[in-house]
Amino acid sequence: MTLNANRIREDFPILKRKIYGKPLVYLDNAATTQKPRQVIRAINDYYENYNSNVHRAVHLLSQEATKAYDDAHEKVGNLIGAKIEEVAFTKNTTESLNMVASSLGQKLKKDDEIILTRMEHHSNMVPWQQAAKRTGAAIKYAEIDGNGELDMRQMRQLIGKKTKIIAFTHISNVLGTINPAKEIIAAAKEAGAITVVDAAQSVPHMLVDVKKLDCDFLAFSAHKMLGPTGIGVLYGKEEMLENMEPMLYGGDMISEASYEDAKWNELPWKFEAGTPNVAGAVGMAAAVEYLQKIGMQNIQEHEKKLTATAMKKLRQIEGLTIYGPEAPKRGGLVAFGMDGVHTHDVSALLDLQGIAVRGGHHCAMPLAKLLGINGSTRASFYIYNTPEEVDMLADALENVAARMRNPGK
Ligand code: C6P
Repeated sequence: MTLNANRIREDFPILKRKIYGKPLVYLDNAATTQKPRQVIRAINDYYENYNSNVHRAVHLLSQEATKAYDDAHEKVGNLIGAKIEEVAFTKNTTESLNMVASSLGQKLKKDDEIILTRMEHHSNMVPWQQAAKRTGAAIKYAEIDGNGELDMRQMRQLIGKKTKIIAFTHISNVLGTINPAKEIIAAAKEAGAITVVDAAQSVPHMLVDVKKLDCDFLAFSAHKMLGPTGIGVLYGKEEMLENMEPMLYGGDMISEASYEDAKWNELPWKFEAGTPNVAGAVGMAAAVEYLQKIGMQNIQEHEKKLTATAMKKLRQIEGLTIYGPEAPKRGGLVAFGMDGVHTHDVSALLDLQGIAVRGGHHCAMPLAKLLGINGSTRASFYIYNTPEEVDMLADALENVAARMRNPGK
């Protein structure tokens, strides 16, 4: 079955918007995706009909809200092949990764090693830097080759007895590279290291099965997969989460408390202190249902086609450099530079045509420096994007490039 982007677009009210009088071409999906009516309605329905706190009162509203909240964990678990105990809701990918880094960080010792890659988002780099600073552990980086792919040979050489944690992005938000997660995780297992997967750019776009990957932790955000902002996921293997210290303490995360001490609640509630984002959970569950109806494999196929077309067309534009690997090894995004034009100018000129892309370092500043650039312009695709929109992007970029070549005209 192929995905019908034109039919899908009908579900997204925002896609009818005009930008400076032009139809919106939304190509900033790696930053955040738009929301279908089904998600917006689910959130409205919660607030209009069964808004209540969860896991606390016995009244009917609370029972309904609790059921919806717990069911959301099950639905999200089902998406990635995890049990409800293994799915903790957080604020976003960033919070999930901070939770793991600060908890695992407490167990690190001087000279232990954490392996990251050179293509990490700040969210999967800065928390580890801080954990390393606190403990005296060292960070080692897996290098990237000329195609923007991980140098697996060098990465294997880094992995050794001192390696305690390997944290890596599944798909780079700049290069688009799909990293060989299974291979990295298998190598980590051999060395007895814990694996943490930043799946912010993979779970929304492809079938990710945590059991098949055999990762210890995995993090992603609802807002990048049609869900609302303010809610994300930390998956952890049950035994890992059992042994992990919570980052936040308070209501709902305890099973028993006295004036002196407390015992932790069962999983996953141990990691969900305080009144949670119930509306967010309801919205995320609706988003998961929506994506599963389309099918994650169909989504990946659709994006692959759009990306291949975009790469082909953009490559024909003089003065444009695309970063990252070829289409089969990349997810649904293309970041590029244009000779002599600042990325913010490219983005602003595209915006005037109604085309929303992102320019800048994409929260991966060290990677931009490594590539020797200030930043890049990025077009990122999702289920509602069409080949016609890719054509519009290519035409608009050709115009920008032509104007830059002949500024007087
Ligand atoms: N990248 C982008 O435009 P949050 O903000 O916590 O939902 O996600 C953080 C994050 C972590 N890892 C990767 C690989 C990501 O791409 C992101 C978010 C957005 O590329 C916003 S900076």
